[in-house]
Amino acid sequence: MSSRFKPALVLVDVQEDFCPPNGSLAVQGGRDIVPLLNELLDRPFAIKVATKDFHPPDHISFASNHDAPNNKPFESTITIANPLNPSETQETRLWPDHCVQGTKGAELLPELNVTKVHEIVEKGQDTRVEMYSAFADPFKSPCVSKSRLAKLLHDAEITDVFVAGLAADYCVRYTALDAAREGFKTRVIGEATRAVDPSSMDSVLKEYDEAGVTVIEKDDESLSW
Ligand code: VGL
Ligand code: ZN
Repeated sequence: MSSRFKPALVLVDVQEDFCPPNGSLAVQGGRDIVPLLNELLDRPFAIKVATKDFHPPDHISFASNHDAPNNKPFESTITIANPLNPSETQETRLWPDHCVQGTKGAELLPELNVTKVHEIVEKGQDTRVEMYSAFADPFKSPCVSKSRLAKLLHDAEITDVFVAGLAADYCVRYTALDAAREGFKTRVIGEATRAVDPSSMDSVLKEYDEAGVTVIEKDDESLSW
C-alpha cells in the first residue's frame, strides 16, 4: 500500500587492503568499480554510507594470530565459539592481516568521492568475532557486536537499501542479507562489486533468492529516479 520510497546507498569496504596493487587481501578488479561507485554517489540517495572493515591487530580472523599448521591465510578455517554462549559456534576462514586500524590498508580508496558520503560506519573492531556484515556479527543467541548501521538507516526512515562494494562473496553478501532481515527492500548492484572467489557466486545468488535480495544492473529501473 505504501508508495513511500526512501533509498540508501551502502558502499561496503572500498578499502586499500581489498584492492590491487598493494592490498593484502586484494580482490581482482577491486579498484575498477570506483568510477561506477562515484556515479552512484552523485545521485540523491537519502543517505550514503561507506563502511570500513576496521580490525585490531589481534583480530581472530587473521591467520597470523593462530598456531601452525592450521593457520594458512585463505586456506585454513577455524571454529569460533560465541564468547557469550560457547554452545553457538561458527566455522570461518582465515585471512592475511588486513584493514588494521590506523594502517594504510584500512583507508578508503583515495579516488572514491568521499565528499559525497554522509556517514562512515566502522565494523569488525571486536577481536573475538568475525563480522562480514556491516550490521552485526553472525551470532544470534545472542549477537555479540552490532555496528550503528541499522539504527542509522531506521532513524532516517529508509525503505530501500542499495548495496555495492567489496567483496561480493563476503562483506557485500552478508550486509545485503542482513539489510533484508532488517526489513529493507534490498538490491545489490552487480557491476559495482567484485568477488574473492567468483566461482562461489552461484550459491550466493541462491541465498539472495531465498532472502528476497535482488541483484540489479546499474541501469535498472529501480535506479532511474
Ligand atoms: C572481507 C574478508 C575479510 C570483505 C572482510 O570486506 O569482504 N572479506 N574481511
Ligand atoms: Zn576483515
